[in-house]
Amino acid sequence: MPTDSPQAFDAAGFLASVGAAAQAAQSTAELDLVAQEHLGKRSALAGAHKVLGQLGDEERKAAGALLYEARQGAEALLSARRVEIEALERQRQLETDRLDLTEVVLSSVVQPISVGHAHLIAQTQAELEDVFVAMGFTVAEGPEVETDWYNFEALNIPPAHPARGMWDTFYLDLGDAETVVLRTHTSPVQVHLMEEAVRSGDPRLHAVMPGRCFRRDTPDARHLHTFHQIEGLVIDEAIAFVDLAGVIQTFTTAYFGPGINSRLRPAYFPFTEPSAEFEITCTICRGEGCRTCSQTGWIELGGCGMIDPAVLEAVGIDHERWSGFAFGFGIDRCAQMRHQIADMRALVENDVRFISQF
Ligand code: FA5
Repeated sequence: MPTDSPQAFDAAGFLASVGAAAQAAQSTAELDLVAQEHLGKRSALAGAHKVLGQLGDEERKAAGALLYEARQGAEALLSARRVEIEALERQRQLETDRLDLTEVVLSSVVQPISVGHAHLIAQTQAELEDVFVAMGFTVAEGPEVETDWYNFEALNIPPAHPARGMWDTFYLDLGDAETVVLRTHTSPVQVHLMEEAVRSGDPRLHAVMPGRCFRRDTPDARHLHTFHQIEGLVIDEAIAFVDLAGVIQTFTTAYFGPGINSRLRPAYFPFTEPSAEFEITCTICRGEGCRTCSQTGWIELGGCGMIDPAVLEAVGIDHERWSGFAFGFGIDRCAQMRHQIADMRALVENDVRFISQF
């Protein structure tokens, strides 16, 4: 195409060339080059413009209109393509910036997030409940803050009774002095259950009552100031000590396995008569004697006995017709013996290396 002859300017060929080059461009930078090549100072179009002045009026008008239309057409093609390219570029940018939400899942496969689990004491409580439920007991709970009456008096422990010393008590400063306590054992839940049973008109009970207890004990290998017990209570007609011994024996074998021996030794609790302490072979030394069992080879798990008639009478149960037994074990002690933990304090020190073993 002769650049110096505006009349001969091939507008159709020019627009076809602009259109093809614009379509081939993939970025605004490439499109700028296309524009420069076809509309810039050195373009054929600019060359044709330069010689317009040499033409006569009529020819200049006609050629000028032709070149003007060609430029307008080229600019329209370029700007349409620019809109397309900008949309493509935005799309590409979004693709690169997009958050990959699967990344978290993938990285968790590489580096698993550690998930917590129930503490050993909670696991032990659940296992003990399962053992007793399988033996026909129901599970009940009672308050951790008790009145002096439920924690002591209803259990045949009047004020100034020497047995109060057995449970060194945390008193709460609520109401009259020394009337509200953090319960020292789960035995007061027995009283709540018996009261409920009397209200329902049927004193029969076969229940276990797990929960937290508090004593002013100095922590050592077998003691904590905040610990857990599971209480057991059976009331029915013609219940005898042999039933209690049978339940304890069945529980020991079910929870600790046949290799562990248990024994009952005469003891004293104001709310049971006769009373006994329930001991098992120390699992740390297998009966040889060690620091945990104070060299005796035995570990006390709890107390038990036949419910004292005075306790039945205090809640309105006719002791001539009904009798029963009760027991109370340390849940932390059970966990300690089952898992051969030499020092019970490890249970509450929150050392993840210890906790994660169970
Ligand atoms: C009692 O608490 C009685 N209420 C048990 C009972 C219930 C007797 C029903 C008769 C009838 P004792 O103080 O011995 O008894 O505690 C029972 C068990 O709780 C202990 O053998 C021990 O396993 C656990 N225990 C007691 N004090 C602590 C403590 N400070 N830390 C951890 N465990 C404890």
